[in-house]
Amino acid sequence: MQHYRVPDMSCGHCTAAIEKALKAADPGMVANFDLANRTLAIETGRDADAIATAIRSAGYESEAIAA
Ligand SMILES: [Cu+2]
Repeated sequence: MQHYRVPDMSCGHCTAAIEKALKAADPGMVANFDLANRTLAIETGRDADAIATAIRSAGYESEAIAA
């Protein structure tokens, strides 16, 4: 499980856009969004760089955080 903070993730539109971009990068990934804390947890085989790139492609900056 990888954890990321996405400071500008503020509503369901944001999470939907991010999830779509992540699924494009890794169709098998499972993402759990925590909107209140602006974090997400991802079960994926892709590395952190690939995940950050996917999140950025949706228009959001992210940083990997410890669980
Ligand atoms: Cu939003």
